[in-house]
Amino acid sequence: MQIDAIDQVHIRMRLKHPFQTSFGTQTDVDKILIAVRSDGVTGWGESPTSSTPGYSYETVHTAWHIQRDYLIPLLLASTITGADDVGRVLRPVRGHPMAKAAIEAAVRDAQAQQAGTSVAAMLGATRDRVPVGVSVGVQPTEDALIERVERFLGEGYARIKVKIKPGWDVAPIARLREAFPEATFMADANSAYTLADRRIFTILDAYDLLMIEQPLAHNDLIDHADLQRELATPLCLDESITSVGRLREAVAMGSGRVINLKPGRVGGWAESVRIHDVCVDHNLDLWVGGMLESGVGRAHNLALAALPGVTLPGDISATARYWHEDIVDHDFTLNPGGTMSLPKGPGIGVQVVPAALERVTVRRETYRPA
Ligand code: OSB
Ligand code: MG
Repeated sequence: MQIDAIDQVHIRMRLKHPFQTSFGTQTDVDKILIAVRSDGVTGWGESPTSSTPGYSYETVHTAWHIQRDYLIPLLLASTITGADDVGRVLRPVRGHPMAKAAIEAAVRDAQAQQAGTSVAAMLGATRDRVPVGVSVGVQPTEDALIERVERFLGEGYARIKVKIKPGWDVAPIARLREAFPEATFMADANSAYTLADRRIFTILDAYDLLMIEQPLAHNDLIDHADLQRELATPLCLDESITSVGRLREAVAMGSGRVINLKPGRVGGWAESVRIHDVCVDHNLDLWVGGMLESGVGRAHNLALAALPGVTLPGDISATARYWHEDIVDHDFTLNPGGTMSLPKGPGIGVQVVPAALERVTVRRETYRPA
């Protein structure tokens, strides 16, 4: 593949509703879009960063720096046949998975467009629509939570994920379960607890949750294994699974039974497919998470979610759940039954709308081979 130019675009988009987790509240999201221009096509990828190092150590600023000063020069200086070579090319840089993932994604979109195929087909997808859920942030009151969940259930989401944190856990979950006895709920703690809080989880165990996501430290596997032995509810790992190697360690330890797969967290889609394959081999449930992406990241995530080993609804919600105005020409919506269809067409199946991108652009740079 001949790369003619790479564009790096810092975007800031205002969420319709502020999103509160155990590590903070986001009103605006800061992401980096990467465009790879090659032989007449432009492929797009997204680094699902934020402005602060709350979910991971990466921020929009670290990703900008690592891409500009290291990753983009490495890519422009090398010869690749396609997206599956990008991991090897970027390997001299340790860590910084979100910075790397956008570059691999953009190359993949360009490569698929040139081949006249979809990114989904290229990854091994076997479906044209996937079940999806929605993630509900910490709310100011229990009444507000009930109202919001009721709306999302009415829109048809296949499951509702509720963010929890110390002081906002057992009571809101009990209220929800009482209000909606049949609904599929799960909780996500974003690492807000320790084993000293065991009692909270043994209580939550009685509320028939589909899973409890990342209750303990962001880089822990061993305490999760300890807690999982005590609970009937499956534990799901998000932050702790940073690579296929970490997943194999989690399998060996019994740290959980479900994986939330976010390509940005594991350095890209090639590593994501390897993680998918290990989950299949070990009978782990798997779903594709989200990081409040724009339509570019959402399209890439949806393609991954169509792989056969993805067994549960993902955090891939409708455009209207996040944005007044997105930057792509496709409106992601729910089908009856709580599924979302993959956009049709080559690559990721969506196009960036230049005027909409312009409105959210903070800064932009273009790089060319020497
Ligand atoms: O832990 O899954 C998470 C958003 C930002 C950072 C971390 C998480 C989330 C979500 C939102 O839960 C999922 C979405 O994009 O809808
Ligand atoms: Mg999570």
